[in-house]
Amino acid sequence: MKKHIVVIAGDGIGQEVTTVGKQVLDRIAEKFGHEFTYDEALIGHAAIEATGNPLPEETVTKSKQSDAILFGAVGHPKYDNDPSAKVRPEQGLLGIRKALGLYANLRPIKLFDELLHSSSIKPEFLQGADILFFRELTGDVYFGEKGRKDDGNTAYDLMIYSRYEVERIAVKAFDAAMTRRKKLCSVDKANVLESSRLWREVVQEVAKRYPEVEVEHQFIDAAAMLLIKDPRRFDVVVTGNLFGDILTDEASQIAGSMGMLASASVGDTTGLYEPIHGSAHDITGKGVANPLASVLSAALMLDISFGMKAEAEAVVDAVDQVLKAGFRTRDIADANTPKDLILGTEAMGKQL
Ligand code: GGG
Repeated sequence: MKKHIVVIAGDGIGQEVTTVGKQVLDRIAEKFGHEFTYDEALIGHAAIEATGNPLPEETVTKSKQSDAILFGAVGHPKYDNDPSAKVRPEQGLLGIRKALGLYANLRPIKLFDELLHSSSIKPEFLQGADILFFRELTGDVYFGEKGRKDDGNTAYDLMIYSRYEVERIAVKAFDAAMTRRKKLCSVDKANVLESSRLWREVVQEVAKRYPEVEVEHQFIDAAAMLLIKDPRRFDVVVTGNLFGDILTDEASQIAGSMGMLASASVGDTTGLYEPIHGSAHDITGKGVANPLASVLSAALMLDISFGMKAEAEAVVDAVDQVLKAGFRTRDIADANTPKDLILGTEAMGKQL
């Protein structure tokens, strides 16, 4: 099969980890007789530096014309310390999600057996944990009206959801639940927020079409607590943009590290595949970033965008084998990991 992939490495460790993700795609192409061609595009701080725009038009055009996007990360500390900056790297990522209609962000929380003891959560609460998050990606406070009033002394971000937006992400989540344990948890804050009351109403309506799926509703605060207390109670979780962003960072501790979590953003057009972690400037250029989230994102691409199930499994198996052999990047190493098995980004890539 021939597939054209746009690589948008972005900022910080984005470059280092997508290099490994791409290498793994190349090995799969060779092994399974496919032809993957690549193009590169700019986003985030790198794009601001080159063009003044965090999302150049060329990046959107190339992305729309591709079969899939392998994405790295966006961000730069200089903007974190300058709240008045009008142009920011994150606008590139939010912009491309919107421009491509990528409203559903799938974040599988997969705990590899070998990392059971790397997690900060006790192993007896973890074994067998397997959660698929659906984070809504093109609504909520991220895209609602925002601004300042009263001479800049009051700020607002409108939390806004339409029935249509909630319904389409709920359908995706219920469809996935039907292929898994038929358990779905919807997370909101319906005791306080009107947008959450609409969210819950729509999820309840969609649930009627899936009588086999056992549905529960949790408030975000309770869900955050239960995720650590009893992660195995969850199978599919569907939630809004902000709650999903926060909850999946928390859930990364179930998998051992942020460096292990892949994601797929899907919707109306080309799928975008990226680690859930950001640009991590504290470790940029040191060659120590964990590339496995990018590699596992490439596996999601093979599966979801290209329908290459065996190829995707081969990638996940390769990750499993490398971990079984004892190799670790430093984020998933512990006090018992022999020093010679703690690898940098490139060396970890070579083991796959
Ligand atoms: N690879 C994920 C990434 O770059 N995250 C940084 C970021 O700006 N995230 C915002 C978001 O995911 O909504």
